[in-house]
Amino acid sequence: MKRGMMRFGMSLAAALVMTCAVGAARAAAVNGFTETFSGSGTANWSGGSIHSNPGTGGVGGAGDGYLQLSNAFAGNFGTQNSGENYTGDWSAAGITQVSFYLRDVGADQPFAFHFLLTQGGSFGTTWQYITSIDPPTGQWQQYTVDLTSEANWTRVRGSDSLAAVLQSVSFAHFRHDLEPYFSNPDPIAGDIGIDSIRLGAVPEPTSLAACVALLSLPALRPRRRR
Ligand SMILES: [Ca+2]
Ligand SMILES: [Ca+2]
Repeated sequence: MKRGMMRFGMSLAAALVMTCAVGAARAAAVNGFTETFSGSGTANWSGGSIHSNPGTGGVGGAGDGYLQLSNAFAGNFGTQNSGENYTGDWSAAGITQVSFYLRDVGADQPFAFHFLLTQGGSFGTTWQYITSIDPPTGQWQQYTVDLTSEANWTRVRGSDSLAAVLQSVSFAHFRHDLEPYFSNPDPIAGDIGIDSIRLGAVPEPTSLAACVALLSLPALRPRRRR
């Protein structure tokens, strides 16, 4: 091998190693990430409730999975995720809202379901979205959480601002919690489904419709070769 080629090969390898290293360090929440629970995995969501994925019956219908949480007996009811898809600097990523679908699966229970974010370890500052959700029984309903106003949230642990937590998220959670809100949730027995968790704004139906309309224009259709 010529010396020039060899040098080029070595610098290319070094560049690849550097790119991979930077890529690994940057693994964090990204605007637009959507967890659809395809297959039968639970995508790193964990907690005291029994976690399962039936592999069907999700927002996408037959063949689309979802995350199911179940408590056979009254106890803390919830799930959390500290995986790379949910952690890091949500502010820098431009994530201003979170949306998800919920469904009360099986028998109906009086849920007061909330979304929460934590900074630091298990005892770090935690903010809970005030809106309490009792999802419909047997059908999926989409909900949106606004991250831009602290007034929509209540701090259940710690002393940092919501803005500070959004700069270094360590956990995203869902849990059942009745008023008054503080660090400990309330017990309940039952089961619930979670699906299509999206970080970032939900695409507006109007813009989606506009895209479909644009793609249907003859000039923008891929030309067939003759
Ligand atoms: Ca799904
Ligand atoms: Ca249920």
